[in-house]
Order: sequence, then C-alpha cells, then structure tokens
Amino acid sequence: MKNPVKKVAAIHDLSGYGRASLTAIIPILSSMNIQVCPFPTAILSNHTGGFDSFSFVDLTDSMEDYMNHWAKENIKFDCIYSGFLGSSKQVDIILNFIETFSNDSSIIVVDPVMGDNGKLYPTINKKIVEKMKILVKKSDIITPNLTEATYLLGKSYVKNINENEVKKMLIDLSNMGPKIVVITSIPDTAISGNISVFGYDKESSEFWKISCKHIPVEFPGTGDAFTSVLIGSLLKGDSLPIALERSVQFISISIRESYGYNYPRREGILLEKTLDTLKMPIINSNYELLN
Ligand code: PXL
Repeated sequence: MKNPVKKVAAIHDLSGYGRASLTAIIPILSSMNIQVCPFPTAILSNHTGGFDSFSFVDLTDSMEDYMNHWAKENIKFDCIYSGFLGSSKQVDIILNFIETFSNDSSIIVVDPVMGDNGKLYPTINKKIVEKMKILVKKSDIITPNLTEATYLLGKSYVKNINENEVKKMLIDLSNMGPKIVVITSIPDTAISGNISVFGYDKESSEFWKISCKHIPVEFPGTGDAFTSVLIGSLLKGDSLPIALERSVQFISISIRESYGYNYPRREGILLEKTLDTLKMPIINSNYELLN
C-alpha cells in the first residue's frame, strides 16, 4: 500500500527547549506536507548547546517495546531518519528498526549527530562514535558536518580544508556504505567569507557544491533543520543538487531572519518566521557540479 502522505520515522531526542532535533524536524517536515512519526531516543529539558545544564532521560530501555507496537501495525516508512542517540546500544535497536519498517523504496538517512567545531557534544562518547560507524554502513544517505565526518573517518579535525581533500572525505565516507554523502559546514578557503555544503552521489560519481555567505553567528539545531529540508525535498522528487540548494537556502534565510533580533543564540533559528518559505518554489541559482 502506498502512503497517501509520505511518512518519515524520526529517530532523535526530544529536547523541550531550544529548537533542535524533534522540535525542528517535526515542524519542517510537516510544513513540507510530510508526516513525521517520532521514535524518541532521549528526553532532555533543553539541547546541550549553550545552556548551563540540562536534564537527560535515556530511552534505550523503552525503545524495543515502543517499536513492537508499531510492528504489529505493519507500518512501512518512506524514510527512516536517525540523528542524536542516547546510547551506543540504540544502534542495534535502530538496525532492527530499519529491517522491520523499511521496504525496497524506503530511504535510510543517518545524520550522525555527534559534535561540532572539532568537539563531541557532552553526552556523546567514543562508544557512540564507534557504533555510529556501523549505522552509517546501513544508510543510503548521511549528512555529517565537518567535525562528524572527521570522527567517522578517524581523522583529526582541521578547519582549513581544500576541495580535493573534501572530495577524498566524501569518497572515503561513501566507501563505508551510503550512496549519497553530504558534508555541511565547510569553510570555503577559495572564496573567503563563504561556507559550503558538498554532496557526492556514488552511483553517478558526481560532486556538488553549494556555497553561501557565511554569517558569523552559530545557532544550535541548524544541522537538524538542514537534513529535514533535504529529506522533504528528496521525498517530493527533487534532484540531489536542488534538494541541497533548498536546504542551504532555508538555513541561510533562517539565519538572516534570526540574526537581527537580540535574543540568546542558544534558542536556535526563528523557524516559526521562516517555515512558510518552504512552500515557495525554489529558484536554484547557486549549485555547482565539480569536475
Ligand atoms: O542539533 C543537534 C543536537 C541534538 N540533540 C541534542 C543536542 C544537539 C546539539 O547540541 O544537544 C540533545
């Protein structure tokens, strides 16, 4: 049976405050006319980026029971999208989830949410990094930022990286399993003041680059927003470069919308002001095919 509305299983934490993970993913995909079914990995009072403290309930022990009730309903998802994990053990549960709830046309997206700016987030440990590599093997698409890409490859983080080095990382990551690899948050050394996203499609051997002006401010949750728009766009049938461009545009528009207001950056981008732009046709004027 074809789903009348595309369904995404979203395997992420619920952080009550701060517009990250599920509180960004649900409104974005819903605005793109896609149903989100959350499979929560942990419940936090707020995300861990920029707040002095947070409560953290790891849901590992309840996840099997939770998904067994879905299994009885014989649900199949058009996309299974995982992100922030509460423990390394959750990888085994997610592998089982993929087996149970996917069919031949489902896309498996792993955003290996582990860190940023060269460092791991406070609840992420080496065991989670190791298990994330196993999850990546089973994916069709991964969307690490530069920090997460280096952790997956066991490399050290360097901010100044040239295009050939990025291409090598994309190929090395795709050799771990996924057909499509996207690396975000790459400072553009060739054009100073720009930041880029690179995508690689293993089947067509094409490398795509989408750049935009770097606005010198960091908002937590933008990685979750980026991958959500990418998934929404791909599920609507857009090509990879157009989906990448739409995602870059949405993040760029949202940062510009938010930047001018005086509020704590840890509260994330002002999604509520920009969600409507997801309904607009995209004018793709930016993507480049690299040779
Ligand atoms: O946006 C990634 C993310 C997800 N979940 C939690 C986080 C973060 C980033 O800080 O703390 C709990």
